[in-house]
Amino acid sequence: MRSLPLRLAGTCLATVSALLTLQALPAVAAEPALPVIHQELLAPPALPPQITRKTPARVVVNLTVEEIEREIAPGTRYTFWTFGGTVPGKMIRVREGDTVELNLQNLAGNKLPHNIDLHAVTGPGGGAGQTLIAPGNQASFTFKALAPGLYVYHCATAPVGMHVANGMYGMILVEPKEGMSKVDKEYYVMQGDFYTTGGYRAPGLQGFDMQKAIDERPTYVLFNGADGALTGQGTLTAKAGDKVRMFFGVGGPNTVSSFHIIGAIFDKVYTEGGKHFQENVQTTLVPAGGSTIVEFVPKVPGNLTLVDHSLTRAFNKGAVGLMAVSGPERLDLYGKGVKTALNGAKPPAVAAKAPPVPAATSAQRVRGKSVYDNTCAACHLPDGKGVPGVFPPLANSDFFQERPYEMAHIVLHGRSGELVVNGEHYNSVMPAQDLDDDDVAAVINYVSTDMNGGKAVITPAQVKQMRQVKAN
Ligand code: HEC
Ligand SMILES: [Cu+2]
Repeated sequence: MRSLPLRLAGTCLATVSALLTLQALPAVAAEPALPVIHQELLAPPALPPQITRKTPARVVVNLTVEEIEREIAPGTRYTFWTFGGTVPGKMIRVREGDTVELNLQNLAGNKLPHNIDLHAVTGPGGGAGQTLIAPGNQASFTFKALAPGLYVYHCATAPVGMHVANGMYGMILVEPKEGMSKVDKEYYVMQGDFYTTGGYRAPGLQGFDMQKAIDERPTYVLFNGADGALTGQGTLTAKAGDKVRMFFGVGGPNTVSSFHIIGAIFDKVYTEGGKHFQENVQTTLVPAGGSTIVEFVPKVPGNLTLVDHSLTRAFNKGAVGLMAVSGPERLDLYGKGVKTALNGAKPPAVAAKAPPVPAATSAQRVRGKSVYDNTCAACHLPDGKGVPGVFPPLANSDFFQERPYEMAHIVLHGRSGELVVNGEHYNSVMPAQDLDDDDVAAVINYVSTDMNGGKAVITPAQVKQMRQVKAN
């Protein structure tokens, strides 16, 4: 205990003494009458399945605190402090009346003391005192889940704002005794604000910026702990007609969320994660350290977009996620629309006014070729000639040559519908490609120079700008 890191100096005396006396505390007596269930923890956006049992149990939850370095954005690394190795921490699911045995381990390789405060606990500190432990220790306590609801848990070790800002939060669901209605899909999403020494998407390993946190000027506002956690490979899925339930929380430490899904209306919102629901809601406000349960049924195929409707967070700080909905078109619910030029108006110039772009370096060309070979060749074929009627050609494509600069939109956001390339008709779907700004610029420039005899047409900075206007 003597060798605790200096950073603990900021911790108040009471917590230090709690630390020192912890080992002297008597073990909590087990309730022999209750069947013991070991909670199986899953990585978000997954969560434990709905509870079917009708009687109380003793639920054993083993959570491990792990300090880990990983990507916060493509090419940007950050040291996260986590419950269970993920941000948010793995979701716990119990039933009203259960006794929860919470075992917390602070791995020996970690640098700092940590603990856990669960908002589902009735009692001072929510477990913080019982679980404050230095690296290489474990702690255990029990509590009774008295009130059904969706509750945030978080680390409460000083400086608390910093522990939370580094990712130390998750949620515990206490299902009501009578259970929850059956749904087809459940997802677990939490928003959090992050404060890095460099700016948004500045590359390399970034440190934590305490002053930005104090000033509440987040560099990132993220869903599930990474820029792009719920897009690309991480896109949520549902079938049209599925009943979807989403457990949404805000870890903070500072921002609250104007939670909204573009293209959906929430049939039910269990406001603040409590007992009662509101119906037909567009946007619901979720406080830091608070939650909501939303239920809706997507009906029209396509991408729904999760955002914090405090919108610069969505488009400039990362708070965007996708849910891909599959199913037949529903033109009765949502028409395709018609666009025509006003009488006498000239059609808009096709080529967007792209500023001049420097010629690609040989490193960029090599990168462009490798992205092409690894990602695009599967459909457009290695030589770019495509498959008539199925995959349009990229080599000598009149469509590409008319507005090469705009092709990055297709790579970033995908494309579907009618398309004519070199006189041949296509009507298919190209999925959005999960590539970073440099890769998108490199591959578009490669297609331009090596397959269409053109020049370099786009820079990574321009790709970045295009990425941010995607939800139009
Ligand atoms: C899974 C298959 C698939 C992959 C992978 C794919 N595409 Fe496509 N792409 C398509 C389809 C299908 C279309 C036509 C979409 C439509 O009908 O609207 C298309 C259309 C295009 C177009 C516009 C039409 C043309 O021929 O000029 C461009 C540009 C394009 N893709 C670029 C790329 C690039 C660059 C990559 C790699 C980063 C890529 N695509 C990866 C399937 C794919
Ligand atoms: Cu902590």
